[in-house]
Amino acid sequence: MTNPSFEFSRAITRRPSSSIVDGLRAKDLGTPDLDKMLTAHAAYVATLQKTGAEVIELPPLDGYPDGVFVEDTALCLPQGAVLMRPGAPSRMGEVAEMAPTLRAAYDDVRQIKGPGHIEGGDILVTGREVLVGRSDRTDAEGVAELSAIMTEWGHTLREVFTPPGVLHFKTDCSLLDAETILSTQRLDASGCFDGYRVIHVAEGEEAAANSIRFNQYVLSPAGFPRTAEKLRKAGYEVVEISNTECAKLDGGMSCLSLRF
Ligand code: CIR
Repeated sequence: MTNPSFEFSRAITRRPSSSIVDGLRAKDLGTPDLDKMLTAHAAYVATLQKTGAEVIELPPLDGYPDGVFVEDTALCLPQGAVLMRPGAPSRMGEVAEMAPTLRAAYDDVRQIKGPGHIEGGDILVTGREVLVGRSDRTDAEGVAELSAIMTEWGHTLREVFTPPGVLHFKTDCSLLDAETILSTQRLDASGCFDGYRVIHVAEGEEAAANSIRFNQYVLSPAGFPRTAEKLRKAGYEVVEISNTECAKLDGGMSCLSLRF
């Protein structure tokens, strides 16, 4: 049994660098605008802070264009933190940049040593288990190494499916509360959430699936009004944050923080 999974007292973020223009992306959707990204990032941080949580804001990393997407560097759990081993070679060095902050916050910090790879975007911690989707960034060896640590910490890890062409497992889903998942239809169709309550994003609003529940709020990317309305009707307090610039780099709400 994992802990509440959406109640957090701290978060770690990293300010975007002007090097974001060189960030990884599957498709060219235009050059991200740093000023716009900084404004949206500030709104994101302010929303986390409004819940009473402490936000540790790390400085930009010019040498790592994707460094703003801190979620991929680690997994944070009540028992400790696990430093990941990104499947994207250009992102490997981000882990060492994150390590000192996690070592200061946790007594127990483990590290995925390889040769496998795993990124935080492929891991969803629910109220009862740790779900991991294999992807182009996360392979069987990476999952096996994490699984051994999870067993030691008393968690159940279950490997699930990531739809083809989707960057990370969590590109298509989020936790809304210990028992409720927000998912795209295509991911839910795999059966990976059987036994959970599942809310589907509205058709055509698949990008809204990468939201985060952080204490009383669900932070959702702006521009997906039918999904926001569905969530509000289901009783969630939704805060919409502009994601236009991060979306150009395949990033969303979850990628921008580590939460613990
Ligand atoms: C990448 O391709 O690695 C970045 N441009 C986007 C990472 C998004 N992270 C996430 O979904 N957890």
